[in-house]
Amino acid sequence: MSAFWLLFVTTVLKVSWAQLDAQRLTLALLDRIHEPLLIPKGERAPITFIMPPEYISDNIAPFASILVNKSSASQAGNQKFQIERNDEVSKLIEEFSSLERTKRFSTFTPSHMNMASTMTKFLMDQKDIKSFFNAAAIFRDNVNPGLFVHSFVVSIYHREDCKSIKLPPLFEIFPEKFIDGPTLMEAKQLALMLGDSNKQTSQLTSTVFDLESNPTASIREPEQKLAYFREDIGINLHHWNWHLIYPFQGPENVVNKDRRGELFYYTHEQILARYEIERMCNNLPRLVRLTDFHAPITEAYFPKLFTQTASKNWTPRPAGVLLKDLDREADQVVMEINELDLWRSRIMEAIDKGRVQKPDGSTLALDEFDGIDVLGKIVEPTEYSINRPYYNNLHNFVHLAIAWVHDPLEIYLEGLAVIGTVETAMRDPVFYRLHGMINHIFQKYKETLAPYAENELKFNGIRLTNALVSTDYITSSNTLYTFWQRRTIDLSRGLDFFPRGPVSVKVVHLDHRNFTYQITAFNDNLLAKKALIRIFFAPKYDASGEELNFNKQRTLFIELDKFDVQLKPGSNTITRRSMESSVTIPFAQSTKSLEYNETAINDPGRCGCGWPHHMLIPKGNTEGYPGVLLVIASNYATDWTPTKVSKNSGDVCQTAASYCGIFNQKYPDKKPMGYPFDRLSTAKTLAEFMTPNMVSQSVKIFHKNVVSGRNSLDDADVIYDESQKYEENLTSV
Ligand code: CUO
Repeated sequence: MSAFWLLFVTTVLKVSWAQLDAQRLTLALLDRIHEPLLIPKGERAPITFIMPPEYISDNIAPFASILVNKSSASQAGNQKFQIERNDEVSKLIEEFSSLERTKRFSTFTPSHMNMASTMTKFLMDQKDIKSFFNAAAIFRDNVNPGLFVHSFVVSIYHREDCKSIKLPPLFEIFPEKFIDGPTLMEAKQLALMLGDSNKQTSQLTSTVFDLESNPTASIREPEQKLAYFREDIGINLHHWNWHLIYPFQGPENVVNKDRRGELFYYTHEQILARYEIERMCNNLPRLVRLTDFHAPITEAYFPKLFTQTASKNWTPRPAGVLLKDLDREADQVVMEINELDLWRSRIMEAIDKGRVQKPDGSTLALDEFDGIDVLGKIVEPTEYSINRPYYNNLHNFVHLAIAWVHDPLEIYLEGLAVIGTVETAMRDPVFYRLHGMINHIFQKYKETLAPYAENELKFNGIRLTNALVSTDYITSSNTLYTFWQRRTIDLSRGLDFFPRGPVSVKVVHLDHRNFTYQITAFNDNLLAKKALIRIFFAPKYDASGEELNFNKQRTLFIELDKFDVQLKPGSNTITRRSMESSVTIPFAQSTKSLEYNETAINDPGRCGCGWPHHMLIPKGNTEGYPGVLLVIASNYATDWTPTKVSKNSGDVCQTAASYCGIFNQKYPDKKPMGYPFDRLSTAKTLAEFMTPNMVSQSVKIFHKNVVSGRNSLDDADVIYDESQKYEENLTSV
């Protein structure tokens, strides 16, 4: 150890690990992820990690003393934590070195996922929180940042002793995956220009850039009409979070969760249904799913994203490219496009036969209870799937084949396109065609199941007679309203290597006015009954204006809410606010609010996984997009597994259960996901399908092409000025 380090380490303020605030450490480790931990992390009370010299990269080692001195001078009073050397971690770092720090990490790439699985298992196995953070800190500075963030976040989500930790919004860690390159560049330039003077005013002002002005394509590209959906930060975060909670590989209790295969089907099916409805609202033709892996991919996508560490643009894809066989040595991926056909035909054969092939030659029936789950785990797949060698890796390799179409043989040393990572894939129009192909497989299986019998749909003694929707400040019933919302998000934690200052970016996203459901229910029983209420929305008409046939319409129902309610004998009025939706989560709280506001940390609101609340309602159109709400009551006693929440569990981070399940517990809804619309029906119309415990209501969604503004980073969700009652004059349904 050099004289400098000896002197430095002995003068460090020793703080026992037992006293560490795990929340602050988590935020610090995810702060400015490309900067070494020698530079203090965090704003409110910066933390410096004292790293044993062997874990400091050769590039930085010669400047370590300068960095530490500079940090000490500028961050007086910051806390310092000594990282202990760990031989096992050192060995793993060596093992992970084949994935360079500048490369794009992708869970779809088996060699990357093997590393992530090993690191996650290692972090999960750390016996106490001290060892966990010690190992995490070393990994952070010594392995690929994407690999680290995946493994660290998955471990935080799943370790018992991390249950109370709130993660920062993940777009703050890698803003380059969510915000276009030119905007980020402008932000960095200003941060550099303002330097320390920016810091002095940090509590007062914020330097803001506007994202509106950098579209990914011109309006001559029809798909650009849906950029607000595909490139929405909340939607992409939802998808990333979902795959962090349900990784393909890792410790068994992390991967092999209750009904994960079925949830893979349902979550992505709902994304597709929402996307289809948005297409219809924008007068775009219906989605054409991928069918032929040898046909040109008609969609182009030019993402305009820039990778900071690699100093590279995310590779664009022109229209009309053909998928080619992959042989990429560094990524250890060799695959022929013909294999995709083979794996898909084996899966389709299993569906036709109603049985999947097991490795020992026997077969397993795809029954109506578990069949979709077995199939979901085969299609995705996971390391716990049945007969992985035979059914192989269809979904992940279609992602990769498209993601490397520009450089299938690694001749040009180019990395993945956006479709190749879960945090960016939903930006690309081809994502929906890919998942259209995957969803078709699941729908083929669902078509083999008998339609629900009447007694599987009814709820004896319960009748729903009316459903009404009232939007705040609007007198006409059954009308919903969407508009554009401007939101300011903090970039300061993601502008690594630039002066830390209050640099923000303004983004514009779809939003809607809050509304209330009012449902009338009759309980004809003598005793009170607890009911599970599910609320769905679907379009009424197809593109040609014809009323949708029920079997087409049922695949377009999107879940808006699910909750329980006690029904007393006789008449009941059920009132439910849109903000209470159990499928959505609010826009992520900024790290700033987690750092500066203790109540934000202890807020028991949902976080992490869930559909973004601002996208709950499809955009609609200016004339009023016609749709239908369907409300169904079913028996709570038979349909629901109550969540076990202990008061002192410290579990402050609940997810939206419908799309994300509940951590370490059974999926609460015992019905098949998507019930009652997941199976073919003999009914021709929705009215014919309905039983007395269901009620429908025609609604119209009006879109107002105006932008409403937010003034601060964490404004509440109620935005519109009450005086803006412009919709009053619109015609009701
Ligand atoms: Cu979520 Cu293809 O599964 O991206």
